[in-house]
Amino acid sequence: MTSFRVLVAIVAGLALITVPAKADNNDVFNFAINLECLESQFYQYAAYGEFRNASLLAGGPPAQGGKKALLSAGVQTIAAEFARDETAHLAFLRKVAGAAAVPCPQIDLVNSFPAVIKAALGSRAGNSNFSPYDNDVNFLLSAFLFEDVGATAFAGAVPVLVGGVAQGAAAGIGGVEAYHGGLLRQWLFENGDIIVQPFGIQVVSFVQALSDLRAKVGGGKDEGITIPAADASFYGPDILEFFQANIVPADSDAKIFARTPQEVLAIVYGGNANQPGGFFPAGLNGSIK
Ligand SMILES: *[C@@H]1O[C@H](CO)[C@@H](O)[C@H](O)[C@H]1NC(C)=O
Ligand SMILES: CC(=O)N[C@H]1CO[C@H](CO)[C@@H](O)[C@@H]1O
Repeated sequence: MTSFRVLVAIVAGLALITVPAKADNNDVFNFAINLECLESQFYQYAAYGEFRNASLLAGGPPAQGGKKALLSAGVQTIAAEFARDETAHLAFLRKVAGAAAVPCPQIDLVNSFPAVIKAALGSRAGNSNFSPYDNDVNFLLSAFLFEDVGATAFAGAVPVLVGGVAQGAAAGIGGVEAYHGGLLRQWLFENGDIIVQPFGIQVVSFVQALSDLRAKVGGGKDEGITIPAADASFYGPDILEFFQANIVPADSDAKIFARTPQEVLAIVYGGNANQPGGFFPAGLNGSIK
């Protein structure tokens, strides 16, 4: 009997760690709050140079290293709109989680990006630094890192949540993340032949490297912005003649990929779901982390 009980306890414990179906709605909302703390602050800093909704940190520390990005007028409107959407998501999730809502965790908006870029590019990164705040391309590549992850995270949350209202809310938020991701992917495809400096790598290849990294640590479930037909580095300015667009990342039923919390964590922690780092140097707040 004892060993049976121990076994049950072990299995139950494992289930808590690996099977998100055991999480209750507020656990899931809190997981999402952490992601929205990241996105809301990143876009507000990029658009305005400050985070204008300090109360939404709920006592958590302001993100480190965010600043106004040098953006063209067109991309500035994208940054402002994404900031508005992600801030509304954060406010909404705080409302539905109510008293159970966690404060924003410590977030790194400066060292995280170059670390991820180095992990994605490997030796191609050289000793170059990367800042999302330098120009349109760097900002949009950085936003690309987040939006597909958000979309897949909310798709993963829907079946875990209990009740149609909660599921509808998660689907609604995930839909907006997917709109953002689609916009970014289209822009990056159209500008696929721009060389990302100082790396000397075309946007289309840069995006592929980021997608490959997310796939490697995040359970597959990722695609770049082209249907690869050739070596992107080879074609120079005529690259778009050699590639077909793959704006929509989706499975073989053309359904959005759904990531588990562990797969999402591995991406935002910078490689390992069990080791805080990357954008969340002290880990997430809440019970899913
Ligand atoms: C965020 O702050 C701005 C500027 O103060 C304000 O207009 C907006 O209503 C706030 N949004 C939320 C969701 O609190
Ligand atoms: C309530 C709670 O869990 N707060 C923690 C959130 O995360 C930061 C670090 O990122 C901790 O300092 C807080 O204690």
